[in-house]
Amino acid sequence: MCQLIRNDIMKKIHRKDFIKTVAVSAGAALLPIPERVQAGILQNYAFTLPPLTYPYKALEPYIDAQTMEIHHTKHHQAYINKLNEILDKEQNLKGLSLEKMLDAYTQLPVSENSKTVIRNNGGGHWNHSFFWPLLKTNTTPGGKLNEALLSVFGSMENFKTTFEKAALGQFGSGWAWLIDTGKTLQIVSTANQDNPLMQGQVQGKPILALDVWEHAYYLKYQNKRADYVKAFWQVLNWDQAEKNFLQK
Ligand code: MN3
Repeated sequence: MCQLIRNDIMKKIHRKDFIKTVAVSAGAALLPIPERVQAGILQNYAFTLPPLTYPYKALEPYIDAQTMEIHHTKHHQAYINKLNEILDKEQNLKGLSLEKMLDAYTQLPVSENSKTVIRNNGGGHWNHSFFWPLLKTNTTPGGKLNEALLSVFGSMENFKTTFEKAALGQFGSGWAWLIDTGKTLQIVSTANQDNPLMQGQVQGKPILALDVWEHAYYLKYQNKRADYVKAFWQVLNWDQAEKNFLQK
């Protein structure tokens, strides 16, 4: 990106974000943004599909292999393709990290249509990249996150019930999240591919996420979202959640 265009973008976003963006440009070593996920997120354009670290069948019988394969190779890939397509056209955004684009998408110097494409497909790419490492069978809650959950929610049971309510209460497509607002842990839900990095949402550091789009569960659970949400506790990777929680 040429310096003039970069300066123009910088004028449109506030000082804190300016520092973030410069650091992204200068290289990963200087990056002050938490490395919230393993792959694919802090890349700049062109974005690529992060490989799963487990086979598609690894989450059976709770999430079936076919759902995982379609979800990863078709749905997630489609968000990436559409995000790259719009960035092909919006040359002046190519140097920005995905997190930066999502945080400030309303202020990006592009058309309203491009903002919507970035919101939906950039969000889709970020959310799924964050979600995949959170899935693994046979892990147990422990460590600092467990302590924090007990302190905020009183019991693991109450935390789970509250999270399930958020997942079931999200009308239509969306996500349920556990976030660290900097002051407390909070459960929120977002519509479509919105997420807690975006201005206009309850913002915080994501710790847990659950995809409640029908494409995430329909083959196995059909209209029974509640059964899918219950099954999530069998495939939640508590080790990854702890990592997300401890990440500065
Ligand atoms: Mn999905």
